[in-house]
Amino acid sequence: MTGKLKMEGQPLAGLPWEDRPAGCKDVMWRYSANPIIGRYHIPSSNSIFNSAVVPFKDGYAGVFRCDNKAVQMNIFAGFSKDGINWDIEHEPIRFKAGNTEMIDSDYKYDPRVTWIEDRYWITWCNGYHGPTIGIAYTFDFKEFFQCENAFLPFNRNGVLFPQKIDGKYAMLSRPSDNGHTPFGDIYISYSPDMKYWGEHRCVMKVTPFPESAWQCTKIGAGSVPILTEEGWLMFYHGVITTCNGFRYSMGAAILDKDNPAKVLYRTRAYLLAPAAPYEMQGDVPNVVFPCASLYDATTGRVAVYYGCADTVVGMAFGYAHEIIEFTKKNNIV
Ligand code: BMA
Repeated sequence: MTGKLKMEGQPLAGLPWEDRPAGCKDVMWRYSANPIIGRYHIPSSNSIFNSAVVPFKDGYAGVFRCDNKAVQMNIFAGFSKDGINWDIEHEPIRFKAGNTEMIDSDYKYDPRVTWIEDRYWITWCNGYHGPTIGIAYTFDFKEFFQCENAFLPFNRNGVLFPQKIDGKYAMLSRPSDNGHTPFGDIYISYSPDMKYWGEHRCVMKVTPFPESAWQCTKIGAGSVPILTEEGWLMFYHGVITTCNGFRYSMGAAILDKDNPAKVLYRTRAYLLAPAAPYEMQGDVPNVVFPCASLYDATTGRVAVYYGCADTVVGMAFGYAHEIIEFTKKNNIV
């Protein structure tokens, strides 16, 4: 079912899915078998979370954040037939030089993956004198080519659009600091060639307290935006500072199709907030951190992949037209 809304985009027949539980009135619901990836899924891992997946061949591929038992952050390739059961490589991705000489990378975390034109692009938080946005591409998830960092330190949550806008690559990001940043708004930047980035524009800011308190400390782009008839649907995280620290929840925004610096709608109420035990307990309690979504334009089904408590990976489901309706009704723009 697609509802009244005609959705744009590609069909994805085998998208992982579970129907809304009987009696559930929420716009999005958790997979009943969460978490889909446990913390010790590969021999070296202390935790696996904040990871990204895409359709690949007759199944799926992904890039996973696996922190090891020395709690070093790195990213690993993985493959799956159904999007739920994953084989993750035991060795981290080794990059070759892409559009520049090899640049230092002290650590890598929070990857996103996007298919654009002829290849998969990966962005992540790259340790280069502090966090900034690293970029690489791959054709097969075996060989990876690292490109120039997009920005000066410090920056996090770099998320590419899946197609060029006005002939240029476009990326959302969140300028930050070198620590557990107590602020953060979402910006957009453009590039003609995936090497030089500019035309930086502010997209959206934190909400003024107490308008929508779950997103009043910082916000960051989450999943690669999905093109719908109403604009770009993007899941993002919002953070509130509580007396026990940060709490990360998930909301949605709809950005103008031709000028995504313009926010059309944005959720006042969150779509998903830490409530399940695996979201409230872990290495960093109370974190729901979306990094990817799959979308089937035929049915309108959306599957979101999110990190839970910086420890494991979970999934949540919804219908794009219902999420858009909810976002419009709960609009805070
Ligand atoms: C951010 C990043 C994320 C993490 C989040 C919550 O600064 O480190 O990887 O999920 O904090 O701890």
